[in-house]
Amino acid sequence: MGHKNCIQTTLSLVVYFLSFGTEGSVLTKVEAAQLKTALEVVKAKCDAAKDQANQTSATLNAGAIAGLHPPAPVPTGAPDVNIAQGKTAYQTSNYAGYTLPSRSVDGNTNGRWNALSCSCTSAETTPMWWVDLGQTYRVNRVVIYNRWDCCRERLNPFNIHIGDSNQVTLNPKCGGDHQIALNQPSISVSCPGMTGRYVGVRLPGSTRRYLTLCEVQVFSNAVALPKKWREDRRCGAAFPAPGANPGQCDPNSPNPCCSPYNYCGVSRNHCGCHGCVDYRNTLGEKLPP
Ligand SMILES: [Ca+2]
Repeated sequence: MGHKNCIQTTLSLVVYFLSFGTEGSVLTKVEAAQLKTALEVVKAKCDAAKDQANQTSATLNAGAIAGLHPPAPVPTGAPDVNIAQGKTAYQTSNYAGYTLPSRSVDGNTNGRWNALSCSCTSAETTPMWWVDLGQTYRVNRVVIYNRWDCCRERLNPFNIHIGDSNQVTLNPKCGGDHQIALNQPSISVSCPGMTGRYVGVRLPGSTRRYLTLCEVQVFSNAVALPKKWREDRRCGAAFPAPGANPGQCDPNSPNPCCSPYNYCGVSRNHCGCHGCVDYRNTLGEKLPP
């Protein structure tokens, strides 16, 4: 019995029993007892219906709240595989035709220059190499193989950026400045809790540097995460996406910013106002050029 039906039934019973009183002035003791019993039965049914309604509401609320949280953590024992190999890679400049960025995701960790397995930029300030994983993944760790036959120190220090923006320097860093041990061919950097489609390696500083990488491996459970934005271009806390609440805007789309009115767009009223959120820059602050 629904809660509304309870009220209607109760009123019907009262009207029914009061009809006995139209010829007399009061209910008989028997009629009063019958009325009391009938109302108690209805009350019990009403209480049961109310409890069920409250329970359903609590379940729905719990579900809604669960939906607002980030995806569940990766189960212990999930596979940990390199998802970077064979993906499309880029770098800010190219030293030579045989040092293309793809050399660092070719599956060959050989650090000798003549093995033609290393990418290398020209000498420049803040050179960067990055790989597009194609979708957003949880990144467990990044393993970098250094050049081995020469110039090992050129890699130090380096930064790792991970995130969904193709403006890779605007993605959060995994840790700070990293240093590879010069007597080790590779370094493994843990990035707990980090997610992203793009993984970049960048050399900081104001001097011109070569960025040489002989392999970059990105280890993940290889399960792509749900998107943090919606197809209907709505955003904000009232419009959660499968992978995020508040719902975000695709930082690489023509509409990367969330307006105070919960629409993704690119105008000043989406990207440059009080209450606007620009998802191209998830650091919350501008990096120096
Ligand atoms: Ca390689």
